[in-house]
Amino acid sequence: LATSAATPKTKPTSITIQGQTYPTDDWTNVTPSIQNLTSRSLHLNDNHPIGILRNLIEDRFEGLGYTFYNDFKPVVSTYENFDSLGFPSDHPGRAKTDTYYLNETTLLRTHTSAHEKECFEMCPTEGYFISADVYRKDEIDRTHYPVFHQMEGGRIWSREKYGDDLLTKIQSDIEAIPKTDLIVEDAHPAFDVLKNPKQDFMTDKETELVSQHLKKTIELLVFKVFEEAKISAKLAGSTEPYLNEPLRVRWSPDYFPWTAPSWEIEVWWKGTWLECCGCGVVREQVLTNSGVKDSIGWAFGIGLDRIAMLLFGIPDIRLFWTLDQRFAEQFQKGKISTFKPYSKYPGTVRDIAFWVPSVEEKVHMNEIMEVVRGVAGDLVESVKLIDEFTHPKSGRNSQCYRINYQSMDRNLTNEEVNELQEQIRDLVKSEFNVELR
Ligand code: FA5
Ligand code: MG
Repeated sequence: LATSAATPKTKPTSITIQGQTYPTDDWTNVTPSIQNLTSRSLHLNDNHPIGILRNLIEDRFEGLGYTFYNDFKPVVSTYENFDSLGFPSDHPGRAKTDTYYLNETTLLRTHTSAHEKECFEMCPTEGYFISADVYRKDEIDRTHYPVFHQMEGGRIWSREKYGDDLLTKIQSDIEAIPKTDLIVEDAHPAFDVLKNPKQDFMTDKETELVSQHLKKTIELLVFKVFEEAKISAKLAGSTEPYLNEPLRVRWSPDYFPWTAPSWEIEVWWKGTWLECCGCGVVREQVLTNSGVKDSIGWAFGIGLDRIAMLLFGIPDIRLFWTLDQRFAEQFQKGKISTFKPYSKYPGTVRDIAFWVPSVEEKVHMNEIMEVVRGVAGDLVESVKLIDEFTHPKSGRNSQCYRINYQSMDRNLTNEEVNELQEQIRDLVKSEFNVELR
């Protein structure tokens, strides 16, 4: 993993987000454009695709013993996001190139699992759902945006409360989950001693039943969402054959530091397997850190944006963030409608190439993405590293990026694009001390 030598030249001494002020330090890397996005709360807008999808799922689980949390603030501690979940100290997700830090001990959550500890701690029901915006430094293209949305689910059973009836209770909770007509491929047993081990503090039978409850719950969620998508496609007049075929999903083993065993589920949708959701049986350490004694349970985290793009026919993830009325007016609470593009504005590309100053220094791709985002924001459709090589004699590294400028909402002029490109060149040169080519 390459680490960047970049230190922004002008860093404020403090940053204020949602009324809270945080002192900055060597870790600070949140930019003003990212700070602005923390106030949007798309998942709370009932007439926005992300909010519509959230409501659809919540409605399905209403009355099944869950509390819904939708307004946890995006700033959490490094402890909550990583340590409380058992992330090792050298986990790549902690890098400054991947995570937005306010300072060493405070960051913008990278996943809704950051709230598992407090939910297990305070939730009045046995289960909960959290929906929230999450932040990750990433590449720029049609399916990646530095902010996206996750829905997290969690559920626990207390051994103390149920005593000898624990297994009977979980079994009856499994039977209470509404049945689905999914075709489920699950080649793997509830746990696999070698590849996906269970935890010692749970018996085989407990692990088996908690896993079954988890899988049936996620299957219900996926079934609800994708059946709804089929119904609205049919209502809109589509006669494509997949609309009459049963929905297929498959389970594969996965790994997360805070669950064991762990899985991911994929859905077969229009000819490809779509990664939807990670999940598993909660590790003892998370429950202990939450002050929950002698309990067992599960957790999952599902990404909402890519699913919403499919359901609503949205071709570019930036559209979720546009303030253009022509986007907003197409969506209403409770309805999955198909997006009608209002116009396609032409794109225009510019390349930027440079030599990294010395053999020892590296420039991480995500840092270039961040500079482009800071200058041009949503006027950039994608940035691609199109060429990288190392000079055979000097050993110096050269990189070339292609930036595609294209607005979702209007035409860009050549002058405007040249101006943005010039600003990006200046910043890349001054921040990374590179030699532009
Ligand atoms: C997680 O974030 C875990 N917190 C999920 C979890 C929760 C596991 C609880 C176990 C227990 P992951 O990074 O794989 O895992 O992301 C989960 C989902 O978020 C993915 O399946 C995907 O649907 C979505 N997702 C991940 N990265 C992006 C991205 N850059 N853009 C849009 N969606 C994304
Ligand atoms: Mg994953």
